[in-house]
Amino acid sequence: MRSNLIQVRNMARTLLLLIFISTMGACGKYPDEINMGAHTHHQKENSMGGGNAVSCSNLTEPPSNAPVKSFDLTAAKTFVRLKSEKMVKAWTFNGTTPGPELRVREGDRVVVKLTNKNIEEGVTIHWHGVVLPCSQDGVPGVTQDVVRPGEQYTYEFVAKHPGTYWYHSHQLSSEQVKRGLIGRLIVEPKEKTFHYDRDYAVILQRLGENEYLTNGQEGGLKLEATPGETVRLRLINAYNRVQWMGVAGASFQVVSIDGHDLNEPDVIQNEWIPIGGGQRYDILFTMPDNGQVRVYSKKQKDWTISLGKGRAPKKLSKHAKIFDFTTYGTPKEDGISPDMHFDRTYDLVLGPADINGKRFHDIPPIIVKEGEWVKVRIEHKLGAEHPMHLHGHIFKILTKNGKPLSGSPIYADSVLLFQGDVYEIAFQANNPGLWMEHCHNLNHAAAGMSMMVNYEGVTTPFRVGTKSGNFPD
Ligand SMILES: [Cu+2]
Repeated sequence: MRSNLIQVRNMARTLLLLIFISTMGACGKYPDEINMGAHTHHQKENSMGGGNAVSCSNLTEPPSNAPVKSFDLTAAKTFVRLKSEKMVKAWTFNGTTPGPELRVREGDRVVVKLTNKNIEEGVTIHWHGVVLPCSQDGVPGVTQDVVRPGEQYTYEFVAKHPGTYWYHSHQLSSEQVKRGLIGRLIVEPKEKTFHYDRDYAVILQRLGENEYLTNGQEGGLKLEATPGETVRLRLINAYNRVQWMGVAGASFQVVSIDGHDLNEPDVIQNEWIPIGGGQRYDILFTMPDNGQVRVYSKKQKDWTISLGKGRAPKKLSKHAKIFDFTTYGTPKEDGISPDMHFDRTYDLVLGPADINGKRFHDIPPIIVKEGEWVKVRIEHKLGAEHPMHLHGHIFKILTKNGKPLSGSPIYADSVLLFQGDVYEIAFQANNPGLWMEHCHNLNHAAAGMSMMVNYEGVTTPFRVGTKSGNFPD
């Protein structure tokens, strides 16, 4: 009797697992061919009839006299040696994960030649958070075909907005990011908004299932800093889940979110900063006269960054305050407010891994026209946190749970929603193209939590699906 019951239970489990795999499996969910640039029938009549359609491929960076910064990145399957001498399988750019830190200056023309050495599934590079022309966005099946082994693709864009960004493959991204195809991209400002003596960028990463790395190293990271120096520490969360980061040993300012400086940020202390998947937070602090500053994750010991020498500071209480950007810093008029006129408004309701009850290509795109102002209300009804990320644009966060932000304006490329949260965001449709809007918990994206923001009249010659092998999430 008992063994029968166990058998039935095991069978049920296997069946559930099979259903899970068939609905969530990376390739299983894709039809042969999907045109992500296709509009709904209604919009098709409006926009395609005019004959002034433009292909995403033709939306490139116009020539200019901007100084050129060139890089070569080669994606390959390899092994990396960790500090403990342990050899770990990884997919790397130029032999390391993260790949090389790319540092450029605001206004530079960035030219990156990507070579795929031996990754059979193909790779691309998406420049996370960077506003660039459609053809350079690195989304396979939308802005380009995937780059197969032995092939190359050259990206070219002007880095218009200074700040902290990162790059990663957007082909089967939940898998490829986890295997290591990531790196830092820092655009240094022509003129600093804040003074600092040291400028570090640190990427938090989970490699495979077990390695928690800070700039590619296990066991945390030690950085040099001497008493009295001011440090800008750029934190990049390349992992799927939110990281609660504490700062111990100094008071600090959050000077930038997703690469965009805040207005007159307050000096604070003893607060946990929630950094969602894909998000960047830059913090600024002055080294104390003696002892270290430690920046660390509440949950993951290996994501500890120690600066300076001497005694370790006392850690934050688990119950310390949570940093709240909605009331932080100083307001600054920019003409963008919840009650201004919007040409389009959209509602997105998020479930555990769906948007408006639908998944991926079944989710109707947000349709915009160049020049329009767009308001999107996003409500998270059920499930784990969702860092919702928009390609190609900088949006402003208008309200949280119905209340307008009262501190510094917050401009971002992602907004982190916990269950129950409602945000309104606004952006101007000022970058014609076909742009993804998706959860940056890439497991959620792979399960279908991805949609498009499509400009009327923009088309793509590329296709997502098993026929082309382009799998953008
Ligand atoms: Cu999500």
